[in-house]
Amino acid sequence: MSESLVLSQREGAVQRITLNRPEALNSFNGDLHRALLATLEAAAADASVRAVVLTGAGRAFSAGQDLNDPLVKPAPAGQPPRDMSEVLLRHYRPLMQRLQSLPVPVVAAVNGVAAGAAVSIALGCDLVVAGRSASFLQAFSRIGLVPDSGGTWLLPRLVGRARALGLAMLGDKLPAAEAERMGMIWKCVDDDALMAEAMALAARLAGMPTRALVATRRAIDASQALDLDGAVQMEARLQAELGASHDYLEGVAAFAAKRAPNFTDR
Ligand code: T3D
Repeated sequence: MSESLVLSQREGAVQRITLNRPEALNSFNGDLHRALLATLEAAAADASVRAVVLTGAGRAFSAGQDLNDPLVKPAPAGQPPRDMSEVLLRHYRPLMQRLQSLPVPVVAAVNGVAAGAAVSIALGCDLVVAGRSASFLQAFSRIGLVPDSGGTWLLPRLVGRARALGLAMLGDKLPAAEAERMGMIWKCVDDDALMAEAMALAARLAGMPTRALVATRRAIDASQALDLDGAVQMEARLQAELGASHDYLEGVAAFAAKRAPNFTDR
């Protein structure tokens, strides 16, 4: 496995992680999956990391699955068909689980096209900022597959059923500005401002009460399967947990003293 398939740079409390296979538009093969997962694990284990930015090198965020990877190449005529659930379960599922359970907030900086599973990876981050020339492409229907890596869960929740079906069935490129207008992403910014915006957002999140932010992600994701009372009960459990944390004491003390809080929990 080549380490350079993923670049990982530290800026203050923010870990900037860059998919680095630009010659193949950062499309995912097994090595890139392993490198990204290992880098996310390292960020999760490092208590001094308080936010992550995920981006791509070159002109794409990522073209999704590498269609030249032998694992997904259709089997030759006469051979049993390839089991297309394998790559999804072996690589994309752990990646999406890792993103969704990261102990710090994660910002996607979408620097160019995101296609197929890469749309799910970007949308699986907490905040998505995209450059004006970036786009989102549900490429699956073009090759006879369904949206995966959580696409069928994320898309309708972000944009509603009608738009999710339109995007997934038609497989048209959705420009970043339109994605912002639909509420699919947090923000579309000028290309040359993208990294500065994403890093500033991540630095701001890094200074906030990390445990509360991560619990907020958990609560919002879990609420989708709950009724109102179930959501209130879950909030009660989380408030009980967070109310016993250093950051709550610090937040209230800072408010009373009219000073900036110094949040340290993770
Ligand atoms: O088991 C499972 O569950 C499998 C999991 C599947 C998840 C998925 O992600 S399925 C969807 C896979 N992705 C795609 O279908 C996207 C295919 N790519 C495109 O539609 C276009 O390339 C883009 C819209 C992303 C970019 O278009 P454009 O015009 O800017 O660039 P291009 O000329 O098409 O591509 C540039 C090169 O990258 C080209 O190679 P070449 O001709 O210069 O040697 C192209 O073949 C290569 N490339 C682009 N995407 C992929 C790729 N090579 C391998 N895999 C790709 N996904």
